Amino acid sequence: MSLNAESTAFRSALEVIRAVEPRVADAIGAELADQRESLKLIASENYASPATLLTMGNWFSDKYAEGTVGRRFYAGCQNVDTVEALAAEHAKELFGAAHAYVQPHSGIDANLVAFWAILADRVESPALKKAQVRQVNDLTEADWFALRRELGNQRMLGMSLDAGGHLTHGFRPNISGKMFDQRSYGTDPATGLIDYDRVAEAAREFKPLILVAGYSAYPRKVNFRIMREIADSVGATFMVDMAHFAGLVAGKVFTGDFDPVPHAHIVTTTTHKSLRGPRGGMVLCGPELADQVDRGCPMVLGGPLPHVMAAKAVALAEARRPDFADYAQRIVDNAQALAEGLLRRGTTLVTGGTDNHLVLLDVSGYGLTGRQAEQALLDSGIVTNRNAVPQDRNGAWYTSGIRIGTPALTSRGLGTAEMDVTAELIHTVLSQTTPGANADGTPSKAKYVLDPAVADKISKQATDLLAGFPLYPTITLS
Ligand code: DSN
Repeated sequence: MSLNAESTAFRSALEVIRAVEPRVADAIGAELADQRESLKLIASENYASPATLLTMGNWFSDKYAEGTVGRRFYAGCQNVDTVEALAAEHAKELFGAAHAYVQPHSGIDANLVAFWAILADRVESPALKKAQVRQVNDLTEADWFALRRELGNQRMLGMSLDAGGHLTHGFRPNISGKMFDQRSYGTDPATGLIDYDRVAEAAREFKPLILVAGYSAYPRKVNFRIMREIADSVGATFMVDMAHFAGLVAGKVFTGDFDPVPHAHIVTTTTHKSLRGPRGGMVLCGPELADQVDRGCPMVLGGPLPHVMAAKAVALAEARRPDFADYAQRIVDNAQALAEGLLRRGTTLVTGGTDNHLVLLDVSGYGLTGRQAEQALLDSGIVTNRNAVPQDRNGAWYTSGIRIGTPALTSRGLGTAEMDVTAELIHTVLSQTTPGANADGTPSKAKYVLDPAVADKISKQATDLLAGFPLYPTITLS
């Protein structure tokens, strides 16, 4: 029997790798086997297409390409220009953006590029202007001192980490919380929802240079029209980090007030979450910030990864196909079915449900910390991650929550009926797990007790559920 092109490609690649370091080839094979067998519910993960994966394994990786298309610091970038321009073009068309910068290596990098672009655009500093217009050698030590002081006094208002915001939205241990004088807005303690009046009040009091919207663990839509009005009312630049829900924007599930692109001055994203591309980041903006954004490398980022930009072009082309909109809608249908299945079984969900791709469980009702729940689920073949819930009493390490998301399982083809089975498996594990104790008998936030027979049974049920939805069905490695 002749092998299909995808199996041939991956088998040949592994053969070549095996000849040099067989343990790496083995680990790659084992990773596919593990991913095939586990119920992947990590909200920020997905399965990129074989075409996207294959695009990353080639000689584009050998090329330096600092600068931007047509303006490089290295010679010989004509082919990198081709793929970078293609990726940017697909991104602009897909999201309706005036400008796209596809070099960031991750979401954090994309956010740093955006922060710097906003600072460079907005901070009224003669020294900064000189530094931008190549009079940098004319700057005195006093100019540099003044510049650092002006940059260091800028303000950012973002969503707090425990309400679902991201580390880079001003969380103090992160560099964003040190670069900026920062404040956070949270969610209404009664509903778990963003209270736009409170955000407006915080913005009026604090007068930030940057208002950030977007989240990693907020299970609801955000009204970006209202957020832009708040930003405008205090003269702030409005930035949206859509890393988690970019696939829902691309698939036109989030439109109108819930599509950030027409409302924000600048939008950042990753490309590997609900968007289902290669690991990486991207910035979208209007013409007024485009020049500053394009200085991302080498002013903020290390050399771009041309092989990843090529893969972004492939994945973005896939996201422009009509079937991606269907995929995006199924992500949300599945998340809502999963939420309903959990609610029916008595699980507490932050905000009581979901409008997007993720569901946030408060596992304190099961008497567990997030860490105990995460490990018990993992023992049972269910891969999730622990996450803080609003006003979390267990802090960001142990937490009281479990975040689950449906982009990956939806890519495998699971639907709403399978989400109800998944809810049953999760509920069974959590209700059968009890907190453990430390050696001295004190309660542990990490140890837990789960009968291995229960974990094995659930693992088997998870594998059976997945058997009808093979991962990478066109690829056989042996
Ligand atoms: N690590 C990503 C997530 O899991 O949401 C965000 O950086």
